[in-house]
Amino acid sequence: MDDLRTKYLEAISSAADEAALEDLRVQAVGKKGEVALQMRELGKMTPEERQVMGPKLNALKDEINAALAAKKSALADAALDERLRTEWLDVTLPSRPRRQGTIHPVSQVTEEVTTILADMGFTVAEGPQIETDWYNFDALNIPAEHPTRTEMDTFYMHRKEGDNRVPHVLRTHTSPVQIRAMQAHGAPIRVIAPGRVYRADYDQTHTPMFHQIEGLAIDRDISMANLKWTLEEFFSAFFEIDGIKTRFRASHFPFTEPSAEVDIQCSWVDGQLRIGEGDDWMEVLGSGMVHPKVLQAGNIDPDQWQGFAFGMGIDRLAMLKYGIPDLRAFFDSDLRWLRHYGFSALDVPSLVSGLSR
Ligand code: 2U9
Repeated sequence: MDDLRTKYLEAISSAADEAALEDLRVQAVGKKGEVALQMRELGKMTPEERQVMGPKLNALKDEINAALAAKKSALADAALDERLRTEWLDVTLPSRPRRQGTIHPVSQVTEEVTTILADMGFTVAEGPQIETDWYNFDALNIPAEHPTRTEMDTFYMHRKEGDNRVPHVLRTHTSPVQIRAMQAHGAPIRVIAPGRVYRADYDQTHTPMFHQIEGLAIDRDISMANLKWTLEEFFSAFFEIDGIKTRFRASHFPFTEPSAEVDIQCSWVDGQLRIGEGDDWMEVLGSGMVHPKVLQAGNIDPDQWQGFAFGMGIDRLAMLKYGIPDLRAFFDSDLRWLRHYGFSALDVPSLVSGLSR
């Protein structure tokens, strides 16, 4: 038995791999192994001899099994250490360019616009896309009989609040975000609200969901002059062309008084649009001084405070800046379109290193 013990414990300790270990297990403690053969000899012994040898053989079997288990675990540890040493991955490497997804032009332009306006002191606010009709219409001085409030133009739905079905709308502009911001923070305030908006409209230049960004600046002494400077600075930074001129045309919106539609200077040469030069004008946004009733809806006293607001379509800005011809393609998820018009995830817009590639 001592010979058996020495033979197997030494062989187990120097086994090179799991396969060698399994061979040893079969030879030593398998059904027809050497220990089993010895156990068969017990039958030929006297009861006294058996009483001594039986437990000794069982102890030897346990000892060999324990040595097998310990060696198996040591081999597994060594194998894992070897894999960890040889198989490694540099997680700081950039992904392969061909496999990289792209940033959608809407996301890129939203980042560009917010970067410029944040640098001027506007903070970004967000709000729900499903709004009550008070926040979407009443607070913005849009009267009950106004045509935009019909089901022809607005997506209506109801939400269960307790036992009541309360009418709601998919927001038709991001203005409710700014009403909520006025209520939450009071005046003075400078805030921008980018996001999705919804109108029941679908043709070559309209999609039922599109993206807007609106701005609001309220203080004690803000005028249309501040609005004009802000917009001219904004457009020069956005189109990356110095000194872009704007033209203000009188207009009407329920939420601003006075109101103006704003054009930027442009030219058409051989059917090609050039922004920031020439004698033509291109309409790009709506704006005005916030209506006193709208300030009141935001719990701001119109006798103490005043300010400007503006709104523009992000999708349209993206089309103008990046020469994208068809609005509807924005929402088709066509991979070829996304690869062509998309942006690298690593090109984050910055006023220091550049807004766009
Ligand atoms: C508050 C008060 C006033 C935001 C404004 C416009 C004029 C405007 C359109 C541009 C193109 C919508 O995307 S579009 O179709 N917007 O003409 N938006 S003034 O006025 C506000 C907003 C919030 C509290």
